[in-house]
Amino acid sequence: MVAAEAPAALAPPSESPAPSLSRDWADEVLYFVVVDRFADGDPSNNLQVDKSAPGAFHGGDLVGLRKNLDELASLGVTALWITPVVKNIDGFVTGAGFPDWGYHGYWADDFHRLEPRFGTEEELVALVEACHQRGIRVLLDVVYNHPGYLSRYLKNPETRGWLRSEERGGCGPDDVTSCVSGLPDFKTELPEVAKYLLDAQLGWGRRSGVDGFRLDTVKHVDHSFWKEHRRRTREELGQDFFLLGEVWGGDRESLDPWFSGDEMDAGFDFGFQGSALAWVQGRGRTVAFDHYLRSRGKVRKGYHLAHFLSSHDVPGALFQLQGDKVRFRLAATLQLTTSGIPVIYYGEEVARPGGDWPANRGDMPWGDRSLEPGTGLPRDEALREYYQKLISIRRAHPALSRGKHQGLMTDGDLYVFLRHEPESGDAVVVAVNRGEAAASLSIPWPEAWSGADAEDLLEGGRLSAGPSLEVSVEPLSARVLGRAR
Ligand SMILES: [Ca+2]
Ligand SMILES: [Ca+2]
Repeated sequence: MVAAEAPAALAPPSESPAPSLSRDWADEVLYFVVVDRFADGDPSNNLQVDKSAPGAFHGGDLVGLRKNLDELASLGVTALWITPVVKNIDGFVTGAGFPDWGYHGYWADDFHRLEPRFGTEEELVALVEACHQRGIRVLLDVVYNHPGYLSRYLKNPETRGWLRSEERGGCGPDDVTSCVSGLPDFKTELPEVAKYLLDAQLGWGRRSGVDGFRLDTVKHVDHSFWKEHRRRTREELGQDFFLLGEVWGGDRESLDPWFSGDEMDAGFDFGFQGSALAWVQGRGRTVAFDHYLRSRGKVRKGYHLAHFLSSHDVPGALFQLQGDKVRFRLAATLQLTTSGIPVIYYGEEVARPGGDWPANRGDMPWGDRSLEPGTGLPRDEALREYYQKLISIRRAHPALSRGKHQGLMTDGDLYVFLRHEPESGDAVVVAVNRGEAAASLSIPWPEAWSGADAEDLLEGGRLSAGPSLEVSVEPLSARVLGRAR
């Protein structure tokens, strides 16, 4: 076990001090990694690894992730979310038609042990420290609703009464008491059960030094649990310990009960993927898409929506677009120029093809680097450069993360909107053309630019100030314009 006191910073004194981590979470760009599928830094922990089997462990671990943090830092992301790291059930289930193991981390067998295939507690601490050295914050995925199938909690006479299960009965008809995906359901309403789970997960939070939790299956656990969870995380892990919750199918309105009760800081907006992908494919009116994006800004003050194009639970964006990278770029542009915390799912930035489950959890493509899993899988470096550009623009412009959203041209295939952040005065105009013909942007020169020239943030180049801003937007392309410096 590692002492509660984290060791001193790893960097030698000659190095510059670690970057500050005290940013508003609204400004973060989050990168989500399925640990087992990213990078294998320690083959000695590869138990029952079979890279040819979609539901088996593929060898990725905490050391591999730490050794390859340059991949994240050079992309420009500012926060990392990792899948759960507690010991998962050994063995597999076959309901899907193939052996399906707990490689994803969501089928816990022991909340007090780390999954040995992912590494040791020291390696978890080292990962978090290495992230912090790069100014990257870390969210650890935690599950309170259920253990894995036939876990030790169901077998042990002392804990089997903690569970509703298909084997023992008691699975209820509602969100909180149902057995999600046939998994045993913790009776989180029992103080003894809640205390056990909270002690275990908050212990990981405290010892690892992570900056927050990503909360799994939020709507399947009662609100009183989440209130106690919030009280304890604040008390034991710090006032700023961040909670990003997964309420399946959530959006601004359906997440609000968890925000109004201050049970978590942020939730996933499941609406963004479908709305953005539909719009870039020419489905739905631009004005309706603009209305949706504007409505996201109405999230309860102090709380955040997180929006993704791909995840481990849905078919990824590039797959849904039938591999159309041109439209995928438009979707990425929209993701990184609109409000909320953008979540990039590992590998989508290099065009990992993804697919429907389980292909949406494929190996990180490493191209010609000799790094498993994913050596030899092709990478689209040009797409990655585009992401780098978008992320650097977002990080340089608070208007893109925190600004108000105002539709300027919403009546056709050319969609133009302004992001404006009054506090800093920052303002950015985004124009996305989903049409097959070139289109013309024509709007009055944005007031927020105060008569200054404009700059093409994506392509470079300067536009002279005038009474109006008039530029062409090529078919299926985007322009992002800011005030010239
Ligand atoms: Ca390994
Ligand atoms: Ca439950």
